[in-house]
Amino acid sequence: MADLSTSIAGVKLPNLFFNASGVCCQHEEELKTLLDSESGSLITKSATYEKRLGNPSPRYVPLPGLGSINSMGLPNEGYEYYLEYAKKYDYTHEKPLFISLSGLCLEDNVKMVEAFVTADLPCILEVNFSCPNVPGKPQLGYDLEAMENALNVLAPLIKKPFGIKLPPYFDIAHFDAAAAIFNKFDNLSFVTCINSVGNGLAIDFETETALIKPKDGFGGLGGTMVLHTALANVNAFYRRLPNKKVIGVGGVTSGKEAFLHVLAGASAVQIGTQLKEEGPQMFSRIKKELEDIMIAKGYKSLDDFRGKVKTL
Ligand code: HRO
Repeated sequence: MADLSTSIAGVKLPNLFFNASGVCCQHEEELKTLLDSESGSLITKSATYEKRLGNPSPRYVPLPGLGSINSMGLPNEGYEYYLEYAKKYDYTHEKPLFISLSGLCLEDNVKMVEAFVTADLPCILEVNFSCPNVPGKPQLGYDLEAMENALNVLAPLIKKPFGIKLPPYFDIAHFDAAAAIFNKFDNLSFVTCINSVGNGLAIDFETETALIKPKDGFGGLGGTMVLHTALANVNAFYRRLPNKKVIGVGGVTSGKEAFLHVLAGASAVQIGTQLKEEGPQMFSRIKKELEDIMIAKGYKSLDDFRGKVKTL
């Protein structure tokens, strides 16, 4: 038997898999399908202070064999909806609840965090520093000074263990600089790598037209085409954040990519594009595939191979 259980922010997950924030998690009915699935946990759509309708459609398009492009523009019900959901959540359930927050400014993040802290719930906060799709709002994760400032304000407010969702970094100097900041915050317990690769452009060859409408066709890339960028980010932060955990996300379509994420250092694995395309029944397939790989390789638990990628 292979044991897929793990822990994040001091909380046990029955298995390492859950949705990437944004997929299947805007409304209660979608969250219910995750609860009813074999996922090990669930996370809500990134919340802003006010409800948002998001960008005009088409705003998500699958790119067969490659992944997807999206410019959803943070459609969500507003943080109070997710706070109410978190208040009603049955915490005796074996799946812990993650809540994603993505304020459009630091003040909004502060107000949302304060509301969750006041409610004193056992849910785990993942603060999104990396939405690439709100016109006029750069990704916080690419402004290291602003990100440190945000952490200086938010970490003491949150007090308990929390995580942040990061954009992909592409330079060793940026891995070093970002990790040096994260290591200053003891209750920053995990980083989730990676958000979509921001501002790609997909064009239809026949019609010579951008595939999505917002931002002249520019949107975040996800799925298979970002796997290797995701693995690099997971491993770079796994190496640099010895007292924190990494949640891997990007390019997981089967047990094989999930195995590679854990080998790179992931303690849990979120799935976006493949979940969107296949639906929550995917979790039972991918669990079985990872179990079969572990049994074939003689690994009994994730600890047996986490972070143990060999280098030449
Ligand atoms: O809603 C979005 O457009 C979106 C968000 Cl918030 C995010 O963090 N990542 C992404 O690819 N899309």
